[in-house]
This record gives sequence, C-alpha cells and structure tokens, in this order.
Amino acid sequence: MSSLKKGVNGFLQKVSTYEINEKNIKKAVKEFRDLLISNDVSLEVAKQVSKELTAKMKGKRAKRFSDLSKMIPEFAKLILINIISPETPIDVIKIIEKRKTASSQDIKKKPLVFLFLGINGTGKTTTIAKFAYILKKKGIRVVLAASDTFRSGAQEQLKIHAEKVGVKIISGKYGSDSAAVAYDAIAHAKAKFADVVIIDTSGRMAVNRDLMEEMKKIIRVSNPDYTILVVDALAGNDATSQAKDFSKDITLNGIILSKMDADARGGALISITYATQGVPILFLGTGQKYKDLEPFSPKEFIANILK
Ligand SMILES: Nc1nc2c(ncn2[C@@H]2O[C@H](COP(=O)(O)OP(=O)(O)OP(=O)(O)O)[C@@H](O)[C@H]2O)c(=O)[nH]1
Ligand SMILES: [Mg+2]
Repeated sequence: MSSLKKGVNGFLQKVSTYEINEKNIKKAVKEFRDLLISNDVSLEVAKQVSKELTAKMKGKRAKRFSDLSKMIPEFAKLILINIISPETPIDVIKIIEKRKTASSQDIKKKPLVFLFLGINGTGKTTTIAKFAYILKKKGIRVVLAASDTFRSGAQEQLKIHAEKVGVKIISGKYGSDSAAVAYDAIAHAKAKFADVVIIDTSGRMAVNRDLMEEMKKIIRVSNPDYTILVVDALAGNDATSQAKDFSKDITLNGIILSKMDADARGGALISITYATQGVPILFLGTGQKYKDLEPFSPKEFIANILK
C-alpha cells in the first residue's frame, strides 16, 4: 500500500473524531494538504485542492454527514478526479482496435505511429515491449523501430524484447540517424500492412538542446499519431517537472508513469496532468513483466485512495 493511501486512512480515522464546524474544517483541510505534499503531490496542486475543498465545504454542516471523515472524501474525490482527468481522455487500445476493423483501405495503408520519449532510464524500452505485448495478444500487427542508436546495448535490448513478444523490429547501426530508422520502420509497416509502429528513442533531458533538436527531427520524419512521454514514478515530484518541461517543447499526446510498483509514496501522478495542462496519463507500469502495464483510470485511482 502506498504511503499516500496509508496516510489517507490514518487521516480519515483522525478526523472521524472531528465535529463538523468551520474551525475543524480548516484544520482538517490543512492536514489533508500537508498529507498530499508529503506524498509527492506538487505544492501547486495541493494548494489548489485545499482551496477547492474549503470552498466546497464552507457553510455545509449538512446533517447527512456524521463527521468529517465522511464529508471530506465525498468532496475530495470529485476535486481530485477532476484534477487528474484530462479534458479529452483517449483509449489508445480502442482506437487501434477500431482501425484494424476499419473497412477503408486508405486507413489501413498508413500504420498508427507511436513515439516514446523521456529521460534516461525511465522505462521507455520496457514499456514499449509491454505495449507491443498487449497489442500482439489482440492480434494487432506491430513493428518496432529501434531508434535508440546511441546507448550501447539499446539495439540488442529491444531486439530481445521483439523476439520474446514475437513482433517485427527494424534496427539501426549505432551512431546512425535515429530518424532514418523510424522512417524505415514506417516504410516496412506500410509495405506489410502492419497496424502499428512503435518508435523507441534514447533517453534525453528536455534541457539538452541538441538532443531535443534531434527529437524534433524524428518527429518531423515519422509524423507520430501519438507522442508519449514515459516518466518514472520513483522520481516523485521530479516526474511532474519532467512532464512539464517536455510538454513545453513538444506536443505530448499521452504520458505513461512507470515503476508504480516500486514507488512508496504514490502521489506523483496526481500533479502530472495539471502541470501539463491536460496531457492524459494513458497507462501505469506496475512491474517488470510484460503483463505489468495497466490502463489508467482517474476514477478508480482516486476511489482506491479515498475509500
Ligand atoms: N519495477 C519496475 N521496473 C520497471 C518498470 N518499467 C521499467 N522498469 C525497469 O527500469 C529499468 C530501465 O528500463 P528501460 O526500459 O531500459 O528504460 P529506458 O527508459 O528505455 O532507458 P534508456 O533507454 O537507457 O534511457 C529496467 O531495469 C526495467 O526493468 C516498472 O513498471 N516497474
Ligand atoms: Mg531504452
């Protein structure tokens, strides 16, 4: 259990002894805000939550609540779900499956292109393998583009995954042009009527001008339908900063938060969509096995914390 969930449990137990009045509401909201902050929710979001919570509960001594432990979750749930929900949620699996059954030949001629990016070691390559595994199981034809031609071992790493999962891979030579590898993979997918191309890229920081220029070149050449940032839940608040920094420079269509299983605090994802002005979290990485990639549901996530 994450320390956020544990903390919320303890908090609710404590405020169950609080009679509902203005003074106690203020005290409890402040405690709730501190609990969020200590579990990697950004200061900005924690403040926003406490502001909205105070406004919603003000003057409400509703008889239907016996104490604050009943009242706070009811309002906090709505506020938090709203904060982590994107304006337009996307279900990429559904979109891919729909395309597969589309009758138009034109749609089938062009594969859907997914580009993965993020800083070093966040879990891009592993997440791509998991994503390919999900798609493969659904009978979707996938081509991987090993566009990390930079880090030694990266080509072999993706190759091993492609073999295990049973999908085609287009590789490149170390030091060669990443964009060209992506281009070749898309050309291959078109020729073979594959449904999806997933491009793996080398890790980079959003502040690295040269590598961001290279990323923009990959984007120009591959024209991805979905550009997906992978951030690591263990990075806590820094995952939010990374998402914010990348989203300033590049149009992101989705975010995947990896290593949720290893993250003790569990609050990192609450600030991400807010910080990127609405980029949806698509999946959570929950382990090192191929099956460990779960679609993200804001409602379920919050309901589970504020039970
Ligand atoms: N526990 C856990 N480990 C993960 C998860 N996702 C990835 N990892 C591990 O994180 C480490 C780095 O994963 P990679 O997929 O190589 O990361 P990357 O972003 O491709 O790294 P670079 O290409 O070097 O930038 C590996 O040991 C993975 O097994 C996850 O959801 N949970
Ligand atoms: Mg990698």
